[in-house]
Amino acid sequence: MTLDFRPRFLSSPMSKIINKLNYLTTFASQQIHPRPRRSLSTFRLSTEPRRMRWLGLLFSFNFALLISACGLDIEDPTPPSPPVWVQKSLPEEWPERGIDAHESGGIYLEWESSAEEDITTYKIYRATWYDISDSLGNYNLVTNLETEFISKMEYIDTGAQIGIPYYYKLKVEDASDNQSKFSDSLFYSLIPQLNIWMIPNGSSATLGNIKTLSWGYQYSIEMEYFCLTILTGENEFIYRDIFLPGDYINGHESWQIPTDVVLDYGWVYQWRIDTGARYIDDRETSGSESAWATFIYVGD
Ligand SMILES: [Ca+2]
Ligand SMILES: [Ca+2]
Repeated sequence: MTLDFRPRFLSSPMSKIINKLNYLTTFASQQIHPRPRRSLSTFRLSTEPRRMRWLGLLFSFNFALLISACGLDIEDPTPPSPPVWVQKSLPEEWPERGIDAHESGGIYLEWESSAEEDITTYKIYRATWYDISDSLGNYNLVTNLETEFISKMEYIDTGAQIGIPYYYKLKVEDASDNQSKFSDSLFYSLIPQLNIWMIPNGSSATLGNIKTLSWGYQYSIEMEYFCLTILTGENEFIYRDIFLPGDYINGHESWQIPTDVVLDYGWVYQWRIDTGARYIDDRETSGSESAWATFIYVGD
């Protein structure tokens, strides 16, 4: 780490004072080494002791000012504390928090805003886990997020590939270019999304009195649970349920909206189907989220 306070130092009002004093010091020094036409011996005998005292005082004052200016302007050498991930929410909780699959197809990351004021950058690193060699690759920088351009402490890693476990770590950097240590690591892997067909879905799709939602997929998927979420068209929470797949073989599933879930005639609703696997502390470490499907309720 280098401490470069020169640009700020030179532009501060204090530096103008010091420049002035430097000029005065140089001027005084020129007076001690006088112009050739004067008699050197006479000059030294008569004036040098007194001039030297003044020069010494000027030097001391200049030096004191320099120290005090450094004290004001020097940048903080203390690195910031490492950032902290947001704890992943339990499957039944809404809204979801923390590391997750994202409905766009990427891996969603979320962390706490740093308590320190002068954080300029959040840095996200990712390492790939290699099942074949049972080893973790190097952590590579995925992105630098400058605080002035982000409103939420979140990032979607759209470069994540399905079926590959990724480990993530964070760092922060402050205004003096000090970097924190790494945060803890988190890991997640993506399961294929179940977007291929969802019924009902579409701007004119309707759902009547038989309140059945269906979806399918054409490949074997290693999910352990489905999680189905229903929101209003305005993203208000209606219902969320976690259940075991009923049909592992044909890739076709359906689910009945419970009778106690009240839907209003003519209103638009959204629904989404998530998968989850490899649960640790009741939270999935592998999963997917479909895109949001929509329907107009026309039952009752
Ligand atoms: Ca999820
Ligand atoms: Ca999510």
